[in-house]
Amino acid sequence: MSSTSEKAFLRALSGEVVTPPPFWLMRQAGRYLPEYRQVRASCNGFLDLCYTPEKATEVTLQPLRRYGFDAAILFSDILVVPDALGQPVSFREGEGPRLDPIRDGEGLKRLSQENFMSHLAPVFQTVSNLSKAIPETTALIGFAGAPWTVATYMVEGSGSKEFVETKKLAYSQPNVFKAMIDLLVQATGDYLIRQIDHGAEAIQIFDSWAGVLPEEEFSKWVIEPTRQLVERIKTERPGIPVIGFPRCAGALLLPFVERTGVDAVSLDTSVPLDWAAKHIQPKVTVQGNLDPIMLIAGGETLDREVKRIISALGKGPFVFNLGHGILPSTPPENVARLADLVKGRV
Ligand code: 1CP
Repeated sequence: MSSTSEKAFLRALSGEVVTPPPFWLMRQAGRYLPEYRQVRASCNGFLDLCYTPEKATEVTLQPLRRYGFDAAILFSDILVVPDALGQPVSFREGEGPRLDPIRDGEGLKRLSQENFMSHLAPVFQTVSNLSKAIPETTALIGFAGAPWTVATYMVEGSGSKEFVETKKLAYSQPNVFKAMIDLLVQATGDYLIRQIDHGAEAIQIFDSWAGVLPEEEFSKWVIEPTRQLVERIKTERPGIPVIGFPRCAGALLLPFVERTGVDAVSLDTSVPLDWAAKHIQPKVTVQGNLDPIMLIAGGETLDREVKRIISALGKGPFVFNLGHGILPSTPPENVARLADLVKGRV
């Protein structure tokens, strides 16, 4: 990455103020698009889509064709990492992910890095395909889940609201939990470096459940593993920008930015714009943070909110995005309207 890049998204990540702002949307490929649902219907389950390079490449490109986003994000899922470590993941229709939970040291022994990279070979193939297929001015984002968020699925065995089992393990057997996090830092680092070597030009680390931990535990399980991942990427592949997304971290966003070394931070919907402009943007590029439901609602509220976000954050280094992933019930025409608003065409 350099400030002379042709790619607006990479220029913004390097700290330049780019007008109009570059934009992409978290989960921009997905069920809100009929052409995605068509490809998805031809697959034997969701992970089959992630592990079939031709199909994963196609669904990554679909939203670019419609909306001309400034970045493409590899189509995969954060849970391919436990799947590749020998904790098989399945997705049942309408139920979300299912894993056989790991809740002690014995369970951890079931995991192995032996077949990790070969299991993920199709994902790397998708990154290679995309790097050749995307338009010249579009950047390619690789990603992984942060160790904390991935660990919640590994311990709970599914999505969760309270994270009782994960927190119980972290608080009462910190050594066992640390061994799991350390393994994830190692494996996730290998995975991201390999994505970069296949053509990923920036990395986003999704920590969707960062916001449920108290201060000291946040420091141990969110900040420290992320810091280690960023340090490894900066050392082994210098020049590749890293975006952190510690969702719902609240006031802990500030130590997150100061201590992890990320180049940019993705703001969730709850982060106040003026506070972010004053306290976060002088340190790193900010990305965000339209409420995904505003995009479903559309109309004048959407128009007003998009303008409010751009006027608050557009004077500094900024990438327009949502505050969390796009939802399946989003009308595709509202995304077209959003693209026009961000690019100043309406
Ligand atoms: O049937 C389907 O089509 C499954 C829906 C779906 C999709 C489209 C899932 C299942 N994952 C994805 C793709 C995905 N997931 C991407 C693709 C790239 C993109 O276009 O952005 C990315 C980046 C993710 C990341 C992801 N997966 C996160 C982190 C970001 C976030 O949204 O918080 C998380 C938490 C997951 C887990 C996951 N994957 C899928 C489900 C249903 C879930 C569980 C969510 C939960 O626990 O509530």
